[in-house]
Amino acid sequence: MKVCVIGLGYIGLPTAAMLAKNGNTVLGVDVSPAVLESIRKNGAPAEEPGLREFVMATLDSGKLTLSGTPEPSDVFILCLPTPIKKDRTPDLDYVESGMASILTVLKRGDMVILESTVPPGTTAGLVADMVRSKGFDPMKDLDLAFAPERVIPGNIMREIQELDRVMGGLTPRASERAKNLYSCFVKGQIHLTDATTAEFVKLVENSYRDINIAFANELARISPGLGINVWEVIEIANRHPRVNIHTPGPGVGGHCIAVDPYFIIDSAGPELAKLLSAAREVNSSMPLVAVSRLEDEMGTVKGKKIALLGIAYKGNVGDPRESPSLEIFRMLEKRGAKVTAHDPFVKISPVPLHTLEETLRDSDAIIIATNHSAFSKLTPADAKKLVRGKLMFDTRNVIDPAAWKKAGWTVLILGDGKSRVKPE
Ligand code: SAJ
Repeated sequence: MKVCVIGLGYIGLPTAAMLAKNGNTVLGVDVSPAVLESIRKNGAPAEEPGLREFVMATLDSGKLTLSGTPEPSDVFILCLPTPIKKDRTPDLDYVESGMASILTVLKRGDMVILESTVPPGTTAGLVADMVRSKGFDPMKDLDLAFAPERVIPGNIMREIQELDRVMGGLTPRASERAKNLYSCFVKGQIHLTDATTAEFVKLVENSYRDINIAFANELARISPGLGINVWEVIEIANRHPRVNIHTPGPGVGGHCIAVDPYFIIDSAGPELAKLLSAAREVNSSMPLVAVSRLEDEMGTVKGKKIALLGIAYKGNVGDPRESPSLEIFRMLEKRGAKVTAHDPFVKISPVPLHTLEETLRDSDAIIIATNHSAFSKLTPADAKKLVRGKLMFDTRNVIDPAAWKKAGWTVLILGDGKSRVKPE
């Protein structure tokens, strides 16, 4: 097959490379010359284990080539971002312009697959309407399907091959054709359904996680008042075979879980999507919960130097998008604190980053906001010579509180009513 993948972000690029490695001739298209340049030079614009080497090898084989514009192909796959607007309604502009770019080269018999997360009805609505505007019958002249990605940043190269997939065509023929294409590298099962169901399934998966995390965060807000430790509560409750409560933290970041529930809320309306709206509210409140806890402890953060560890939205990735750490950073600054931040993974950051040493030096308090494994290895001895105040606030429960307490630190753990261990 000749395949054209539109959008070479964290899904489009590995998908293009997988298809190229497994028997197809692939043209990877991105409108950003900077993205194309960095793929040509380094194999990928962002860190993802195993991706660079894999992309470089497929580029060297000649099976994957890159361009700024689409060319006539048998299949077009759209992997474009679908953010939310300021009013929290879906922004489909990238999908629309990606579709517009392929309409110029689309011909009868081609297949168009949308991978981007979209509101239910987008493939049957917007996508079908756009091909209709070019004189094609979306049910007869072309095969249109929705095939959402499901991979987790940090483990993309394994999950892209191993996870089950859901795919929904506008016709059974389109579904089957999409399945045949992806079967060349997907080892998991491919479940076929209609396009709108597949679109909804994708949103439901991320919304399930958002609601579950909100439950954990709500428990984290309740537990300290009861003098108990939420982490202990969840650990023991999860021993029940039918309980699986997720992990509390300073909030939900990234461009998926913190965004996708709004697509359902927008489609269904707040009256029907009550639980989803409440979960968003709880998770969005967590940066403030964390900042308030620190303020309570310190009296005021005004004029204090706060060392913020972790800018990425989650552990061991370098992506700061929608990260709760950024909100914590801004809230602390707004309250007059001098915040210095460190993140060993983030290369491009919206806030200034410093070395660990610079960040800790003369700080009055440390706040751990991201669960990078490196932070769990941090010891009181590493920090001792640098800091001014011995206050450690761990919002991710990654440190060993006993070790820090023993070294004379006041330790706070988010959601832990037992953790305010005073120095011995
Ligand atoms: N988080 C918690 N507690 C948890 C789990 C996560 O606070 O128990 C926080 C993280 O720290 C992070 C945010 O939630 O800030 C989201 O992280 P994540 O690891 O849950 O998810 P993402 O956004 O990296 O990837 C998700 C995945 N979806 C599901 O697991 C259902 C991934 O499989 C999707 O492909 C991806 O969204 C996507 O692109 O939609």
